[in-house]
Amino acid sequence: MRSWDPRIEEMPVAELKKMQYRLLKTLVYRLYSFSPFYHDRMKAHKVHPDDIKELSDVKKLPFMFKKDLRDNYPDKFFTASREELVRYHVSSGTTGKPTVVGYTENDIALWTNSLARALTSAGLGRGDTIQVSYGYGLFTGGLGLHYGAERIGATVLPTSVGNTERQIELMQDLGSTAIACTPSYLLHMGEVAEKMGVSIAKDTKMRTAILGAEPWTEKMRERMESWLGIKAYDIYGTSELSGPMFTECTEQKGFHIWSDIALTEVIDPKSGEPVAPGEHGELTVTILQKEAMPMIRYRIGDITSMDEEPCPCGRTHPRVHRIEGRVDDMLIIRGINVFPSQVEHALMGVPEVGQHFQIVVDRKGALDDMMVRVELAPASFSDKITDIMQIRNKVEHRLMNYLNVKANVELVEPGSLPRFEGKSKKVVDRRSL
Ligand code: DLL
Repeated sequence: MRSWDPRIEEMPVAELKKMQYRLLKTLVYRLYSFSPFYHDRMKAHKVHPDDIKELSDVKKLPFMFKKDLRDNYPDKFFTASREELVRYHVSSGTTGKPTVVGYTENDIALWTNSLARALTSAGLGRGDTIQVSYGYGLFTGGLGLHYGAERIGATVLPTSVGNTERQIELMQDLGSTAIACTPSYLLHMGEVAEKMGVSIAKDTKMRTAILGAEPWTEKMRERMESWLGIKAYDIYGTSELSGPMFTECTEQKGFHIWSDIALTEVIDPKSGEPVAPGEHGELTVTILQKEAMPMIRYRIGDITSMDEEPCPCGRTHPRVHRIEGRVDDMLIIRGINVFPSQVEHALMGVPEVGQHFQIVVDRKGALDDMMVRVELAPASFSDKITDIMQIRNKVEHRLMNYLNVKANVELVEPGSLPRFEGKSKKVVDRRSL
């Protein structure tokens, strides 16, 4: 194991918790004293900073929601003055106003440091050429990874998204050893490369992919690793917390959440109470050290579970497991909860289908109707109707087993579903139209 900052990353858990408590206490006092929003919230909730006597007292503090950010658009939330800000990022939501995040110089340093630890834990460092194919600009992916990669002494190839053929040429010519992008974009890139006669596994030096910004599954990891000859690591973050911040270590068993930066809770989204360790719930984060926009008990809306068991890598910080989906991503089909990631998991276990799929939900009469359109793998594409029927039955069976609800399957030609350069859109829900 190689840590970027061993003093913090390998600190005994009891010390880490003490540090978190100190940071939490300072944060709560600061926000109570200087932020009208938090002051009023805490008063309304009848909690005073003096009530925080130990780390678990975080439970006494009120939750925060995305709506709070929208209602305070663009910057009523900031706890640093305009002169102290060195950057804005803006994340577009599907409804309402976007979220604006401001950063002081220290906030950028903290974010960069978080990524330096994360990228090092995924085995990257000096000598690597990291192709950053996340969007640069208002989205946090491009600049976030860029700063993190430079910090560890790697060479950055800042390609951003798009212009895929040129990206593949540069990947070969400059010998990129790692790529950071959405899983959907890497899939697209792999296909474009094959059309150009380039095998990423054989004709490039690419060995590591840092994939995130949208949900993906273990089965998809298996497929991408064997197809592209890479190790694929999940990376997580949201703009409200800074951007991408946490990556899996080489154990590939969840993201280490740096405890000096974030205090995480997993709660039952309905009751707001903590779930038992290892159970699934909504990730809620208190970001402990940010100057311009700290957050207390922010309900991110992502569904996951947490693991405080020691990691074989030696890092002592807790791990959050792969995001299963968002609270608002969940489809309810005939009363059954269905996450797009379950569909992906089921499909990727069928070798005859490709990587691209789309879920179309409709209402037929009074009933929900779910159709899964999935591309055939090129090797299974055939005009023999009996072969196709057989594959369709197999896929329908598997989906039924995993989802407990019937899905009709339409097998489509390889390459016929939409491709995405940024975050993909896998669900078309026509029920509300
Ligand atoms: O997506 C930040 C990011 C950039 C993360 C690059 C990773 C890599 P937002 O646009 O604010 O920020 O979207 C945040 O995306 O709440 C999750 O729902 C989803 N998300 C991000 N990473 C993952 C992941 C960036 N690894 C929202 N798995 C989050 C599943 C993810 N969902």
